[in-house]
Amino acid sequence: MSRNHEANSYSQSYKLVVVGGGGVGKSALTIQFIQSYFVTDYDPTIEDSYTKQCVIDDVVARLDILDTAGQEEFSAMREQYMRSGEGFLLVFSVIDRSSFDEIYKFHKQILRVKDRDEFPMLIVANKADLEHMRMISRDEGIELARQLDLSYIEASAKLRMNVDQSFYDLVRIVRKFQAEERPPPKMVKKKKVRSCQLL
Ligand SMILES: Nc1nc2c(ncn2[C@@H]2O[C@H](COP(=O)(O)OP(=O)(O)OP(=O)(O)O)[C@@H](O)[C@H]2O)c(=O)[nH]1
Ligand SMILES: [Mg+2]
Repeated sequence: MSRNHEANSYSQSYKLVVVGGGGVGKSALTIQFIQSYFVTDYDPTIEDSYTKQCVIDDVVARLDILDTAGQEEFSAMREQYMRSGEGFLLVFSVIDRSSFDEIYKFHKQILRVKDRDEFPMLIVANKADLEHMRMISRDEGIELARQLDLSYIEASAKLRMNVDQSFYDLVRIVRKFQAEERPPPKMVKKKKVRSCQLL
């Protein structure tokens, strides 16, 4: 068996979902992460899925990534992908205030669908390269993350800034959450086996 095959069969998979308003750069971030190029055209997504195997903190992980539709007309599909997702990137664009406001809505809907008070999510402030057009300051983004008790990262799909970092950090958040949910079984101390003594 090749090393690769071995890694495959033992790697844990993670269902990650990229959500956020229309045109914030969900597809651009995902394609930059998977295929290492920047998509300049805007072609609204209905739903696309990708798989990538990577090593995160020395452990192999298979990422099953769902790139979702931001446009309102496709919002009926949201509940379904929210049910199956294990971790969510909540993406907004720093040049689009309404996309920032939508983060609350996505966060709330995910918690409702999951019926939980907390769930693995990471806020990604995309298009950070467009500094001159910025509507949301870094401080405002950090404040939102603080209110929702989530981590926050600024990224640019165009510059490939913090793209890998966003996905890797989300996997770390999912791992931490799952470890707390399902703590590994306690090691039971093996009793010393007494050797038989023939009388
Ligand atoms: N300058 C800049 N433009 C970006 C960035 N990310 C995406 N864009 C552009 O923004 C537009 C929309 O990007 P998409 O990735 O298609 O947006 P989306 O969130 O997938 O949109 P929907 O699929 O409709 O939900 C495209 O023209 C991208 O080239 C970025 O980091 N910087
Ligand atoms: Mg898209």
